[in-house]
Amino acid sequence: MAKLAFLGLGLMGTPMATRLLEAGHDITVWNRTSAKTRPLVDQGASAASSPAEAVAGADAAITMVATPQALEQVLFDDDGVLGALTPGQRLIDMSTVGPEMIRSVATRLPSHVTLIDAPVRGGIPEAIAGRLLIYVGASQEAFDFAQPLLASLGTPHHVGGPGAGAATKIVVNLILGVTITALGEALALGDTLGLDRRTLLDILAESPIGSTARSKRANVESGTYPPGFKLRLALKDLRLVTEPTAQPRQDLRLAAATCSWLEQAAQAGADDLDYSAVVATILAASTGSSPEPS
Ligand code: NA7
Repeated sequence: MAKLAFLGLGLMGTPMATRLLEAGHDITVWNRTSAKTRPLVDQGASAASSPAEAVAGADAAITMVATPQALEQVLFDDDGVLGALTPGQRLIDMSTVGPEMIRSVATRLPSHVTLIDAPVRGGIPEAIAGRLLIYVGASQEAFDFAQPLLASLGTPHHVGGPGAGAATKIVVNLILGVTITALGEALALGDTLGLDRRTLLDILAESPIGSTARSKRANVESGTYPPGFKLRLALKDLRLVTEPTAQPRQDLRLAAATCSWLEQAAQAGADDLDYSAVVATILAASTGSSPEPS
């Protein structure tokens, strides 16, 4: 069993750290909001007061934070991970931060530290059940180290060298965003054409966007969007695809349209709701009404 530091106990990080603890690893946790470490400590983890303290003596440090900016702070601020890294340690970033951030981190780490990018696909139920899909960018040697650890969390796919995991993840989340906005536009068009919403949802459940129509149906029908994958994070991922710094620049029109819908939903107050709240924004825009998603 390994000695691990786990940094970032949000909606995803908490069940992931819990699974690693249950697998028998020796875990030290850190979170910006320290109260979130308590459930892990109650189950046997140690809590550190800074990222540097968490990482000291660990075989590997795992980061699972919201954004590239959050990762930047956890790694490189005073008391950040960087100050504590020693030869032979591995840094496994499981956040979705995009390949440019991974490249930037790699250039600033000491050469004796191995960086592995391993972002995940799946939500809270998959994290709890250990059924995440994990896209790993790493050398073969680093993958061989990480694979048994990551297997407690789901299915690791070795998709290429360093950065390939981060790149794969934003490709996958482009599809996630396009699919949810396609569902919103399909329902809006159906409303305009006078179609029955429930019948249309049955039909869409068997369409190419079927899995999204099925998994988000309860949210759409109830008009409530409790956070699973937060809309602010889905928007962050689309920006990783569309922003001018993204390389290489491409004419990704669906990505731009999706980003625009997500921005409108965020402006309507849906930042901390599930990303499927964008459906409510699209439906409201099509009728000219402006209900607040909840
Ligand atoms: P959550 O539930 O929004 O959790 C985000 C985590 O990131 C949480 O631990 C936050 O700490 C932490 N965070 C956010 N900003 C910072 C800064 N500036 N410094 C340190 N830590 C920070 O997200 P999920 O768990 O759903 O998702 C995590 C990642 O997986 C994300 O990249 C997704 O796109 C995929 P807090 O508790 O707020 O103090």
